[in-house]
Amino acid sequence: MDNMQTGHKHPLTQMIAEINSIFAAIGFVYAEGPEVETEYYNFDRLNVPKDHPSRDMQDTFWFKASDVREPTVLRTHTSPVQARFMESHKAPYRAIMPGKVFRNEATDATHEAQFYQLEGLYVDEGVHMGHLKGTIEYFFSEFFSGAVEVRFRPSFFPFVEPGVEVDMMLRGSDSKLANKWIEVMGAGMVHPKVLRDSGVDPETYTGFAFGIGIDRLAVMKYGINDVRDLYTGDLRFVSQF
Ligand code: 2U9
Repeated sequence: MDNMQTGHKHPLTQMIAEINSIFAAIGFVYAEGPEVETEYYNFDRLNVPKDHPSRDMQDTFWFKASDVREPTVLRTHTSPVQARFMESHKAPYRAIMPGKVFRNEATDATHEAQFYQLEGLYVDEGVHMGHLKGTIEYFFSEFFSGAVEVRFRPSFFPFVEPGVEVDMMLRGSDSKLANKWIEVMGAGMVHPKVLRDSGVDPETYTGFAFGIGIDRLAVMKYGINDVRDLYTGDLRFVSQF
């Protein structure tokens, strides 16, 4: 039996554990929530307009109305976990929410209909964009084991105001990623309406939030060519990690 191959954690599970320990070191707790969500938590509580295209059948997996008591989806982001976290905890808090999300779209080497997202949330008195930038810089420096610069470009997401797209540049490394700006995530200050709807007083507290695709991080860190390999369970692939 000496040559029997033992199993090990899947690369995505390994990455989530690593991400968790990086954030735990700066006081972030780990939170999870349901993959089957109500329209209310997945969209309404996040300030997504009623007529927003992301609510369409073409983009979102909806349950058959006759099978559920209220409009129900496979969650399209982990953001409802934040909404649930905020209403069940008393501020201040910082938390990361990794988990599987679902989009009704055709798959190719860079898109899967299921993928893993990591979102983060930090709510306290006086939290501002500087804290967001410092936190993201810290995370990427640890995750990619090198000096990382981060820049923000203005963007829009209904749940944050202001919203930003975040680019990163890895310095002084021989990695393929080094010395160029790469778009990596979206982020922003939690919209006051989203705070209020979750029971947080926006006159007292502010918060930042960010969202990133974990599959994309895997592609960047390990040079994976096809994200679909992360979901086949093919041992020739997973044994490399
Ligand atoms: C609450 C309030 C604010 C989370 C955020 C993004 C911007 C974002 C995408 C990145 C790549 C999703 O995986 S992806 O396709 N996410 O751009 N996410 S701000 O903001 C929140 C979440 C929850 C209550």
